[in-house]
Amino acid sequence: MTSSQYTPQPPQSDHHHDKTYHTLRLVLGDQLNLAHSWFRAESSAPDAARTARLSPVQPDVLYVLMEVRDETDYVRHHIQKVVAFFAAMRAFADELRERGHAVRYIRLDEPENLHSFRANVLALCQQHRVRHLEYQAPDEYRVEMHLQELAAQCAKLGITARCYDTEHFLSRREEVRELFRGKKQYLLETFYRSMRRKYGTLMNPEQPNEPLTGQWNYDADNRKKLPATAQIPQPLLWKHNVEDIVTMLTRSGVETIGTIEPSAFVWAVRRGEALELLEYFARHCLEYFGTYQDAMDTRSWSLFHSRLSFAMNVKLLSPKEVIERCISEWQQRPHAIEFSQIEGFVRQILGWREYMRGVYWACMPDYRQKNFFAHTAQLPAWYWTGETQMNCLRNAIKQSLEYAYAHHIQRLMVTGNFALLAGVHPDEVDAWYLGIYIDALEWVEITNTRGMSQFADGGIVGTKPYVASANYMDKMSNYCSHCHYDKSKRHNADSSDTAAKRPACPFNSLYWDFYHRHRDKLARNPRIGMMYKTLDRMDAQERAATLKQAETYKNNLDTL
Ligand code: FAD
Ligand code: DLZ
Ligand code: SF4
Repeated sequence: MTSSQYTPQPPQSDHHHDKTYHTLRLVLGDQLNLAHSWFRAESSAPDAARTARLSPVQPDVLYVLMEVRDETDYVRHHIQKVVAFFAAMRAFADELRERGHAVRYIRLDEPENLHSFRANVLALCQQHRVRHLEYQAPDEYRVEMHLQELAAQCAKLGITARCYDTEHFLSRREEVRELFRGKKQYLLETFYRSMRRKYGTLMNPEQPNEPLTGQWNYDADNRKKLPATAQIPQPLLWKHNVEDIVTMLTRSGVETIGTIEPSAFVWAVRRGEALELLEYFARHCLEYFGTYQDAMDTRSWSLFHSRLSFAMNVKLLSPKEVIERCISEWQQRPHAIEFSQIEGFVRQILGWREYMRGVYWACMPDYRQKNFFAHTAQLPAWYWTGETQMNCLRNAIKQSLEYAYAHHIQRLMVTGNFALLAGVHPDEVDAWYLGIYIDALEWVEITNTRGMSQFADGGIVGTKPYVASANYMDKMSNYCSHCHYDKSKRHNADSSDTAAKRPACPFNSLYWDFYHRHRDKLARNPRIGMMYKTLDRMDAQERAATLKQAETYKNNLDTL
């Protein structure tokens, strides 16, 4: 399904070259929040409804957005990710101009562009004789360091600086750290319950500390395979013409991955579009969201998922409004939308999203170095092409290259699971995830990848590694029935598949090999003990053949 079309215009040229501004306000590419108090002024109307209205034009303030090589090149991004950021930034700059604000938008291909936030801001401060710099707290540690240096440099020049909150998240940066002070593990469930209580979300109005239904978490109901007869909604897509941006990126020599259709770019990049996407999700997908949250199916690349992560991460939508809209849909249609669907969705946003950000700020910069299993392997070459005979990986990677999107279980249990079983260095895994997904920003990428998916933090985020064999994949998807590999075999010495002689599914031997290799680190984990009992009970010959098969596969990862 396609929604309205919009062609992002190249930003109008700015005519403020000689003008003096007292204040420069820096807006980063993931701070496109029109509801921020920078752009609002409380109405002084005497009536009860003190509604927010547009701020009066601030003649002394210059808003600055910029496309810079520091950001396009710190990792190799998917072409759709760069385009989405630039298109959204350009549309946001237009919106500010339409409201009468002075905006300086620096395009990537402008000769004056110095290609870092710091250098460009300092140059503009000089050009416009700026006395005061304001910025919103960045979400990434790397950028936080740049902006702190910038503020220090400004101080030397007699320019004052002030950092504002982004007014986006529902928890403070420090909240997770404070909640788990002195603890080795940060339990999502503990944090999630604290957030439900804090906001009174899905809580019992008569007993405000208790969940509405008496049960906090319906995770166990969120694990159904998609029936072959299921009706899957078509994803809501746009047809933006982004040829201008794509041509500029090519001419500038920005290296990207993945593909794009420049005359029909599919992602929502403006607030109105993001709201349409939210509306579509609430009306057509929420009903089945929880039930099929973990399902994977070759018939659809997004199933019942919201695809709202980009819009939220760049702050076109606030998590609060997303949650409120969906709760209101559930309240309007309580017979169609079971409680487990809405609880499953709220948990992702009020729970996981906020929690991951809290873990990030509690653990950076050390988190970047974590490699609990001391893994060293390289990512197989086919992670960049999808050219593998493993059907699950081929599907998950090809759709990622085509749409810059995969849903959570594809990220966790297909690509992430395989990288962990194959012993890939977490740096390699991080670089891949940080580049390929439209929503990838380090605060939410690294905690999910290094933490949840690779267990490289040794168990801060997860209580045990997320690893699985073909058995899980087959339970949750239709991938295995059309695969070159045999889901039921552990090794190729197994002669049970007399008909087709398909090779053994690599996940099976790599799974046991993983537990075998890391016995010293995992055997004492109470949630894993059973696996070692099974491994130890395995027939000695069978175990040897399985581990040998894993060795063969690990030595030939690129050819799988
Ligand atoms: P839905 O399934 O519709 O979920 C709704 C919303 O819940 C999402 O938009 C997202 O904001 C939030 N959410 C769900 N799960 C998580 C989670 N684990 N952590 C944080 N928020 C969550 N998400 C990102 O936004 N950026 C990333 O770079 C990113 N990298 C990931 C890497 C790995 C290895 C894994 C396992 C997960 C990653 N996630 C990341 C989390 C999650 O996979 C995506 O948020 C989700 O797939 C986005 O699609 P959606 O909007 O359709 O989500
Ligand atoms: C992801 C991204 C890219 C590719 N390019 C830019 C850019 O040129 N200018 C910009 O302001 N932001 C960009 N972004 C998003 C930033 O990486 C993000 O705003 C910071 O990392 C702060 O979290
Ligand atoms: Fe993936 Fe193995 Fe299933 Fe093939 S058989 S789809 S490789 S899990």
